[in-house]
Amino acid sequence: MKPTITAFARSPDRGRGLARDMRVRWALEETGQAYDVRLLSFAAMKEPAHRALHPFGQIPTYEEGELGLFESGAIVMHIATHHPGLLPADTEARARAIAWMFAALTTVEPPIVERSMAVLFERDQPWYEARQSMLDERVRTRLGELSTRLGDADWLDGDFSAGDLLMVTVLRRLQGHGLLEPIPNLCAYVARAEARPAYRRAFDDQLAVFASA
Ligand code: GTB
Repeated sequence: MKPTITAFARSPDRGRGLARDMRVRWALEETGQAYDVRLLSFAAMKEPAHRALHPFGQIPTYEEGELGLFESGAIVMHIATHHPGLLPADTEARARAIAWMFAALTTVEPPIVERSMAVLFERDQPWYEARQSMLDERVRTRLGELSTRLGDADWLDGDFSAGDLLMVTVLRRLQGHGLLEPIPNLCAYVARAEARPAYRRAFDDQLAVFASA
């Protein structure tokens, strides 16, 4: 059955593919799954009908028959476990790819999101500069560690996996902020992922939504 996902009707990222439906679209494209998209306004996301699917009134969600899912990581995991292409068949390699999925969402993404929130909402505070340099340093530390582990490999552990997919969507949020740019192997890693045909299709589809809004 063709799944339906939800996405912003008007994404605040202005079509840059930074909202979390992008990772779900990309996973569906990597695994060759056709899907439908239901676009939601901010108001509709807070209505009971959507909250029945997503308790926090957010996007993305995923519906497939009787199954309703929220949380982009859980959705990508569901896609990756039910369709070949995003997780290795070997059980140990698969466990390591899953570890990278968790690393992306629980170790690398939080300091990046916290920093983005400060940039957006705390600029007027008298303590902003001091807090910002602390948040920048936390992000730099994680990026340095990730860069060291990646080295000159193409992907984090063998072939491209759902771990890379999530990690790249997390890192893309830093593009243009001066923290990723000084780290050549991470820039090349993101560019390598962005060049994948499945990524391009997902990106173009979400951009088309923004362009037609
Ligand atoms: N942990 C959840 C998941 O991974 O699915 C987080 C979901 C989430 O944060 N959804 C956001 C949302 O629905 C959209 S992606 N927000 C509306 C609300 O909470 O009312 C986060 C996002 C939004 C905008 C940008 N941007 O403009 O660059 C980037 C990321």
